[in-house]
Amino acid sequence: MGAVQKKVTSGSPKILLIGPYDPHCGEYTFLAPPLGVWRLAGVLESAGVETKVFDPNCCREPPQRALERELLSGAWGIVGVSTTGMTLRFDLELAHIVRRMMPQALIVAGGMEATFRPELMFELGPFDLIVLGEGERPLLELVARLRAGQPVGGIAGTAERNQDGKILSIPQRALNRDELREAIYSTPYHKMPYSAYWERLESAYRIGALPSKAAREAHLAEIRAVRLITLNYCPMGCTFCSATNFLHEAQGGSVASVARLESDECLTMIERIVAAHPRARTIIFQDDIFTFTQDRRILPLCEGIIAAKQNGRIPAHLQFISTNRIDAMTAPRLTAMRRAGFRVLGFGIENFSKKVLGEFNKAHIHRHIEPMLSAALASGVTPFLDLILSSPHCALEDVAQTLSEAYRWLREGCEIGMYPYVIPFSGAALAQDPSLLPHTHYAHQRVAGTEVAWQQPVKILPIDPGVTEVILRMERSFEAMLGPLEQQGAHLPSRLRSLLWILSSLPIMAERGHYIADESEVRAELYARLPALRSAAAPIAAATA
Ligand code: B12
Ligand code: SF4
Repeated sequence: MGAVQKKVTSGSPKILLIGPYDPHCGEYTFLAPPLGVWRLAGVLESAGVETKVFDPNCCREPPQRALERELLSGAWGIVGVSTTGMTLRFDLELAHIVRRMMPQALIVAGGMEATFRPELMFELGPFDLIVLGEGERPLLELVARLRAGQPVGGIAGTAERNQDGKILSIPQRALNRDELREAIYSTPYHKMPYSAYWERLESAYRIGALPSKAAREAHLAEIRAVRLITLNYCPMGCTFCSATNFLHEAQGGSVASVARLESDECLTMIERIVAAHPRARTIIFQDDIFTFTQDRRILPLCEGIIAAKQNGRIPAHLQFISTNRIDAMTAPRLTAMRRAGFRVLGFGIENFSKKVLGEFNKAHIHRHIEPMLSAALASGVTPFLDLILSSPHCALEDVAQTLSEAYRWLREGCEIGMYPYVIPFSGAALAQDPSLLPHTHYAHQRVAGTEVAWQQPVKILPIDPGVTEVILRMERSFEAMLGPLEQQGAHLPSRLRSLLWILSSLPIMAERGHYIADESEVRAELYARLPALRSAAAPIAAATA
């Protein structure tokens, strides 16, 4: 008998689901309700299972105390803990609290990190069972077994540890289109506390301090956003990313099929979201990629949105944000999206060097970058670019090219999120490449309130030691500048952070013979975007002098 079976008592269990816990809520932020556990809660509730979501990022008191209170308030049979790589040490802290308070509960881990690292979860956490991939089916099966008084071992989509310590993983297939649609439709948007998040964001961004009504309106549209996912996974297989491998991993290695909502189903969800949150100004389609090259959904969806706005089914002012493949953009698609209200289009550009893009398995986007960014800007859409400044095999010239191009596009009107190096996320190809192990840096992580500690991979640095030195110096300089700003209590959006990255790079790149931009001009750009924080200019100047 597996260890998991000892805990179980039969009956209809109440389930508590805990979202990923990010106490910093800074850039690496979950400043939105955790979609994964909310979707699970909706599916479980639809099946008649009493389920509650505990969101550690949205508590009035310290989340540890709030969790203890929640645990005492109900006879929870199953407690589920969501995990991501970035939040793991905090997720584990909460899991250990659950175990201390409820020795008999069945504690289940799920989410990205649990799927890719079940053995690590058993090593570091007090878990009875790990769910691999999408949690809907395994949780429903777990409940069905408990209700029927049957043993809970051997459920498809779980990993369990036998008494001899061996881990047994049982694959499950990904949700098909109908199952995915039902799961998305079950998401209880009316219960998700978006307003509480908006209020926190409004004060973090200090909306009242913005100088013009237009600026306040723009920020409100950005903040009063609700997230919707219409896709099950991304097939693109970029080497730094784990998204493509997530469902493959849960299937035991086989390729999952892409499933997503049709255009009319997207509209149904938009209507439901607006009904649940009438103050929402923007819907963020959080799909990894929203438009594919062979996309047949985007044009009918845009037409549907325009018609729904005209006949009053959805508000005329509703805006949209989505993340797209830049090589899937065409002039007619851009025009249609703009007319429908897409205000910001995210593009995973990652790097402006073709060589680095090749290393990231996305060289094919290179030739589309310049024309599509220009076309998007000309059509009145703001492109949001995600960039990774370095790659394992990059040269200093590649870093310089990406910095200068980033600065150029920022000034043209693009928004940019910038990261200095590849983060070795579990499940990403680069994180599994043994030749990169010598260039991988680890952080010593501790789980608060326990003796649990481990070395977590946090950076894959360039193989060229000169480039690594530059990147690490830039990182130190960036952090020195960011500190004073954050101490003033304001949340710094990506556009400001990317300007800080550029500013921090200037003297370091200049020492190596690379001119990126004029320093006083970059400072002027930065201060122009910091109206509410002018007093922070002095500390920045001091930190970068
Ligand atoms: C939306 C999103 C965000 C939003 C989060 C909003 C929110 N609160 O929901 C924002 C923009 C804030 C965000 C921020 C970041 N994100 Co993000 N994000 C995503 C994205 C695109 C979708 C997540 C999502 O909602 N999926 C849909 C839901 C339904 O799926 P799900 O959460 O995986 O949940 C399902 C299963 O995992 C499982 N499950 C989940 N939890 C549990 C718990 C239990 C008990 C069980 C049984 C099952 C289970 O069941 C769920 C339903 O099927 C994913 C990519 C992706 N494809 O998932 C990246 C992703 C999660 N993000 C990632 C990263 C790197 C980040 C950032 C670090 C980016 C950055 N540099 O700032 C930050 C980090 C935040 C943090 N503190 O950790 C990585 C994580 C990699 C990793 N292995 O940890 C991902 C996977 C993208 C990638 N591959 O690079 N992100
Ligand atoms: S980076 Fe984006 S496009 Fe590439 S695999 Fe990940 S989710 Fe897909």
